[in-house]
Amino acid sequence: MSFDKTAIKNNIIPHEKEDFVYTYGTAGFRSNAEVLGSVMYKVAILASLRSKKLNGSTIGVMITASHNPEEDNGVKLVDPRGEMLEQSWEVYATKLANAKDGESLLAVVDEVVAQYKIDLDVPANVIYAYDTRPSCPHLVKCLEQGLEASGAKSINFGLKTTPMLHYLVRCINTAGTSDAYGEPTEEGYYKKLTSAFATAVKGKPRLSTLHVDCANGVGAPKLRELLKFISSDVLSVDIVNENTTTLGQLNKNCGADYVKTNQRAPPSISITAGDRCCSYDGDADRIVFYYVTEDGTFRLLDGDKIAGLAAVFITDLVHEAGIDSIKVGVVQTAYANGSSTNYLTKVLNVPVSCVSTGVKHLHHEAEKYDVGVYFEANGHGTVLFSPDALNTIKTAEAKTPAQKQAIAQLFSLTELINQTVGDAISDMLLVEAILTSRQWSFEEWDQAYTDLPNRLVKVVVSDRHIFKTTNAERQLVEPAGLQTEIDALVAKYSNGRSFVRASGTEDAVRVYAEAATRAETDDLAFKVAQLVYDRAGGVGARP
Ligand code: 16G
Ligand code: MG
Repeated sequence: MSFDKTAIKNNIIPHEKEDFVYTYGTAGFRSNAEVLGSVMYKVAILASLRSKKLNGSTIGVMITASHNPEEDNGVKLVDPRGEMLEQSWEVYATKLANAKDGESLLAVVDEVVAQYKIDLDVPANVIYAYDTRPSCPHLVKCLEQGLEASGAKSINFGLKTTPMLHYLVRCINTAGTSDAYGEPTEEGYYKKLTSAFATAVKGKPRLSTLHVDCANGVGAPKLRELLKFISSDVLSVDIVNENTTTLGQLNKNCGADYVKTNQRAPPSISITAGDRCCSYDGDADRIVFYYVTEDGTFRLLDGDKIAGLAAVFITDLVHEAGIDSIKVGVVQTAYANGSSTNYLTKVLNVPVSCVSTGVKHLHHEAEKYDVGVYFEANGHGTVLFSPDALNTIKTAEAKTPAQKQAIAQLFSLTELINQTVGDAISDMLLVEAILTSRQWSFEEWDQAYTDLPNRLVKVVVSDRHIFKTTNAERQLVEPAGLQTEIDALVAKYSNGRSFVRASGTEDAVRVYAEAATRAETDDLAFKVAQLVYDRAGGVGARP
């Protein structure tokens, strides 16, 4: 099988819409599924080139559109260690996708080959998987057409969550090395996570049932499968919203995005005080937890709360294990609630870095710490252990039974956590392991700090690209002068903070605000939104 330029040129799938412009953004290509067949073909070629560039390492392709509506779909590439595609390749992904005919496609291919000095004789290896969307079977065929033309050796892993595909890519590429990540099968994934969970909670009484809203997506059948590998004596789970066969149900009035955006439980869950609930998104790479208080108030335990819980638990364990040389750090984005940052830096005394929105930015920053905990407020995140930290944990010698237990528990966490990318199933088990270990209720977890009231407003403008930011998106550089106006407004509110950035996934500008009270927060958010609207030629109703 070879990289056959004639076949690549002749088998091209024509653009579905003449004027559609494709962009490889924060989460790969994402749009209405109808225009994506042509893109899948190009993505297959890109994956093959990327594999060749990396001496035949296996590259992953995931077909999903996460929390988007069911009629959308998307695709993203996974690099050999289970990370997101290296950023410098994103421009070529975009260029390839926009090539309209065979000739221009080959021109971009030649450009990539020259730019990265790719040897086309190196064999390419690609694996792929997809979520439950009805458009997936057709898009898979288009992808396969491209894989065939580019002569890649490929494996179809079928229906998977996004984090499972990341796991599989890393397992395949590390097989047989000292760094082997696990068995490259779905069963291997379940076994690794469930046995680590059993070790982490050993000797502790089980918590009450956790209600898991799977957004009617791929998380549902996969979680059900995982439960076969774990005794209900250690984990009790009730799966809600697992209808993956009725059209139109995916992410509809449920899932992590619904809960985070609306600050309420999905209508399909009747939640009462004492219930413990969580929601995945459509491809199960994101999770948020929630409960209601005795007086019926809804309380969200979002990514910031998960980061705080993981940071305090791991910091304590490292100390109990007698290996304080391992330093824990946390990575957040500007969307992290000010109270969470304050808690991490002032109460836990852990270093915190702030980076731009998008998993890849957090992931790379987290790699700089011995143990890097990263979470976006929206529930994307995981924990990374550096090779040195892993080695220290593996070789630590206990002087007391308490140290021995702490070391064993720390090691189990390194196995339990999906270190390739945020993973709703793995993050859920991590939170459950910590709460079981501490015998904490959601209320006790929630007590670490109280969120400042916050508000997110979307402003539709004629051109969102005029908004340019710096300082991890916390300040605007352009349009000139707008930041000064925002600063002047913010100064009028106690604990006020606000920032503006263009969305990477939608044609809109997002305004975030927080302040000491709900009334102040709303006032600040709407005033900043109005500034944005007026300066940028807002479209539609003024906020
Ligand atoms: C994508 C990102 C997510 C980010 C969101 C921001 C990944 C896998 N996903 O969904 O991390 O929070 O975009 O969306 O990186 P926005 O740019 O529209 O605000
Ligand atoms: Mg997702």
